Amino acid sequence: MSPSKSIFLKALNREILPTAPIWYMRQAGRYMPEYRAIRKKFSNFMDMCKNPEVCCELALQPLNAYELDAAILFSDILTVPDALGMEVNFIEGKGPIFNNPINTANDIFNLPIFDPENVSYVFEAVSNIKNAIHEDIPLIGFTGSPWTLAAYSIEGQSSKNFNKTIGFLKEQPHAMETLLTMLTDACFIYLRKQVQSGADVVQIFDSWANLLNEKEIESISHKYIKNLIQYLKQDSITKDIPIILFSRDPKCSSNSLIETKADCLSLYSTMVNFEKELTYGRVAIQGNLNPKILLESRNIIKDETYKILSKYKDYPGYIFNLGHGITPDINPDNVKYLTDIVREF
Ligand code: 1CP
Repeated sequence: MSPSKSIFLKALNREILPTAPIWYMRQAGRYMPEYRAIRKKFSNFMDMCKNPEVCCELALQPLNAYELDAAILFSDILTVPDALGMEVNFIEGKGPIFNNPINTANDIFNLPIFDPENVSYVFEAVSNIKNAIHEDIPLIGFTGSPWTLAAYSIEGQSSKNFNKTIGFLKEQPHAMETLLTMLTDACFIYLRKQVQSGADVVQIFDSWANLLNEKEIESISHKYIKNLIQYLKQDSITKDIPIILFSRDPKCSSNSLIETKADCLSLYSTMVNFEKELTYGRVAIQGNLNPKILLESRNIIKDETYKILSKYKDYPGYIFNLGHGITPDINPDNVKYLTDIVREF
């Protein structure tokens, strides 16, 4: 890697750049015909994640289509609960289903210690992708946040409001702390191994931060994200690796996110009044076009994109991205158009 050449790494290092680096959350996925052609060979999405050659091919698809400034590991955040024995499968039309979700406090106390050997397929995918991409293109590794992984582990499936998880949080606060601590340790080992295998940057997805109120987000999510970031910053292997934090629609102040010590905050689409002045010089920013805008006309796409680019044009460390992942209904031609107009700005 020649770091001096990557505008993505420069932005993470809070440099002001003439053109914003670009990558997209969920840049590989069902909206791409190339992805669907491979996906149809697997009935269970997790089996695809466990195939490092296929993961490599999938990670390269969006780079080949749009010449993006960063690659992201093709995998999923649910590999970690799967490795803890919860047996995650994806059922067509239902999403992820856990065979052994957490139902009781005892289930937490009986969880095995996270063994990275159980996810060796992820580290193999990281090294395959790293070997396949151009040396100037950084590779992003990732994990779910401890809270987001805990929510799936207890709910055992996806949900709109995660009622079982919220009930468990109220009834079993101590067991919940144990689970969050175990997951924090697992995430640290998981990311450290991804870095050892070739990841240049890591992103933490706090995709269910929106379920927590302002007080809970501190004690249930940010406390553990802070610990995780501290472990990464203190470790000889991971200390210089930039960390991006994505928090979905969080009910907290900008300061609370900055205090996690993430190097870059990935802003959700609703975070339009995020206090730029407060974050200026303290943290890089990534985001935050609403992915739904990509379903609109090209004029609207351009107007909305240029509003965001104008806002951040002199910001030290700005990366163009969406406020959340690309959805399957988006036309790949619009992703190409978006990438072109960001570069033309
Ligand atoms: O049916 C299919 O083809 C599977 C769709 C799919 C894909 C392409 C899933 C199932 N996961 C992924 C890949 C994936 N997941 C990536 C790598 C691809 C890329 O970014 O290019 C990443 C980074 C993730 C991360 C992930 N998985 C998150 C965090 C990001 C976010 O969107 O907030 C979450 C919440 C998941 C869980 C998950 N995996 C898949 C689905 C459909 C879901 C969401 C389930 C739910 O609705 O709760």
